[in-house]
Amino acid sequence: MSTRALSFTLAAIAAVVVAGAIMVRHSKGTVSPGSDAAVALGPLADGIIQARGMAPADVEAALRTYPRPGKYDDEFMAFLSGGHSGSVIVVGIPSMRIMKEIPVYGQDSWQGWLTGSRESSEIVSEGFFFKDMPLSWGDLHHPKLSLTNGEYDGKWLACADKAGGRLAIIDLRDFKAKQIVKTPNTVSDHGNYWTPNSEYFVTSTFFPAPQPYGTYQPLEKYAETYRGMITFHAFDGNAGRIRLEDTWQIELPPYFQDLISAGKKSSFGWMFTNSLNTEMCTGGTLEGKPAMEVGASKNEMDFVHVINWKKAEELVKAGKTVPLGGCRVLKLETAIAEGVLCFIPVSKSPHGVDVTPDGRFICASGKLDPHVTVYSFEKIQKAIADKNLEGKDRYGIPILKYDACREAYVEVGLGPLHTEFDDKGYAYTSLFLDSAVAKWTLGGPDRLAKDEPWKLVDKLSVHYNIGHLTAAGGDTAKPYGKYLLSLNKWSIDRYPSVGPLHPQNLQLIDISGDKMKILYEMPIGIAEPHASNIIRTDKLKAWVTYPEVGFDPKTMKKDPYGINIGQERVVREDDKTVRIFMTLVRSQFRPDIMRVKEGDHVILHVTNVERARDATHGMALHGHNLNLSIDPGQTVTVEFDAKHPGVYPWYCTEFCSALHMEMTGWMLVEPRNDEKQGRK
Ligand code: K7E
Ligand code: CUA
Repeated sequence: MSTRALSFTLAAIAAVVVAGAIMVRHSKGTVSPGSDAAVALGPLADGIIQARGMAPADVEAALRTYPRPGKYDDEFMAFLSGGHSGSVIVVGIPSMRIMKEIPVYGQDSWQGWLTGSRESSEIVSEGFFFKDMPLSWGDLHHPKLSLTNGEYDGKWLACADKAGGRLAIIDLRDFKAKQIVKTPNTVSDHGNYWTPNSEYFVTSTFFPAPQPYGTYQPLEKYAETYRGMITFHAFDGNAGRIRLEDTWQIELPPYFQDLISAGKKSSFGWMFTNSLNTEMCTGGTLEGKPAMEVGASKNEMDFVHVINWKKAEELVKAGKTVPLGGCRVLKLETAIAEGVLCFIPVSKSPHGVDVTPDGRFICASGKLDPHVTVYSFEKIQKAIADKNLEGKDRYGIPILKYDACREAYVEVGLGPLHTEFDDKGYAYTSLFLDSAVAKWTLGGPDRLAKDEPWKLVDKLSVHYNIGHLTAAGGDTAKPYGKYLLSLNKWSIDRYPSVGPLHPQNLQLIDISGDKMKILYEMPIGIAEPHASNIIRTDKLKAWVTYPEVGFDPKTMKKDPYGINIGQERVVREDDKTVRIFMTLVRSQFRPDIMRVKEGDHVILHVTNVERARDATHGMALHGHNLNLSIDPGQTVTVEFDAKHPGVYPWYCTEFCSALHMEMTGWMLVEPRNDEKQGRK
């Protein structure tokens, strides 16, 4: 085909697709392909296509992902982890526009998170390991949406902190973090997963912790004194809070438990965890011992942990636990004796374990084996009942016979990591070493795909070094299909250089047809997204303003210190304490002068009395590391000591109105004695 003919064809594709869209929109007076309106687009589109050197696939991808200004064209929303930025990033799909970054473990001045507000500090400090050592960041890996019957219900989002051994709950009514909990007895929580009705948010340790928790134990006594934990954080689905008093744990051997996945449907009540470092290597590169990467990848096989959590729950209720670090813990001996825990061998150094939507199969892959191993839940049950064992590990944990549990062994490519699923009976596995996505068919009695089961059917190169991938609804009992996100660690040559720290590269992949196609790529230069969950946009029911004036997002109730216009006041509580009730509305602070004395403890309750959408105001105070963001209806409290005499202006940080620049105030800190005139 000549260049002219090709570009004419491309223009025709564009015109037809555009005209098709117009046709849907105006059912009366339709514009059909070939009509004047459609043909009129021809030369215009032709020119653009030619000038940009676009191929037909580019034109289709552009038309499929282009968001029309002012239209809600994003059918899905992705909740991406920010890694060690400690935040969650919300991205529209297919447009790949960033809608929001939710600060969780780390500071965010735009949203006033950890930059003054008492509410955010209280939430974050709940999760400190040492009460006297504040943590100002976390490593957030796997945001997981809450589930009802194994499907996303759009209510809550939870995510653990790998570095801090914590977890956080985000409320999807206002997209704000509400609770951060330090997991008892752990120093690192990596895997996290909801049980199918969000009964529990379950976290698994990466590093085992010396026990008793918080004590010193030499690495030489690693095998005897260090332990992993799987924690069943009891979740109150109405309040949206973890109930620590109802939380319990199962003690595990000191392997690295890494990631987890909950059984569903027929496998409901069970939990699966991969583990690495069954060698129990502790490193020691300068002490004549092998490095972790060598020592922890010696064994040909590591273990998938199979945990009967429903049975464990009964044992907990029956009081078979011991109190440890403020939590009820089912000891390893008890878990073994009661048949709550067993192992299945898996090829060495696995990363991740994923349960198929029908709940019948469990997929795991060793990073150094080019296959995904598929285990059958039914076969596992039979092996448990028949006591069909390969032996026991050094702690006495039964190891089921590998062959007895295995259903399939699917060759996918090099460096398989994570697997997600679509609505048509296919699985998608990320291949770190190949930098590719493998698509393969699921088998079993509920299989949907027409192709031969357990077979690789397509492979797509991504750029580069893919970690997780996420299919829309791809870890639920009912995946949506249509799109897949590839979360690539490196972008190497994809973008103009912005310095030696390159952005991570997200790629949006169309999985609706037989062949996977890349539709869009998005450099994300604000974080390392490890993983995500993709939900249908219409499942989210977020508020546009707070329901009443004087609302506290931490408690999701009316704040006792929230006020309305006319109730502003300054109360001197004693010689050292001043309490100020302030309102904000376009475009003034009331009061706009705060007179305090040197050394006063200032407690400020600021209420944004606006009822209009979007009318957020800010408050930035000079010299006091104080920057608040107050949404319509919200009340924020801040406390600080006015240590230094002087004059400190403050202003609204959101360009909220024509007179925003005038939305200002003064804090006057009068010296207690006249000689002192400010900062020394
Ligand atoms: Cu593979 Cu933390 Cu899920 Cu990173 S983890 S990729
Ligand atoms: Cu309020 Cu600017």
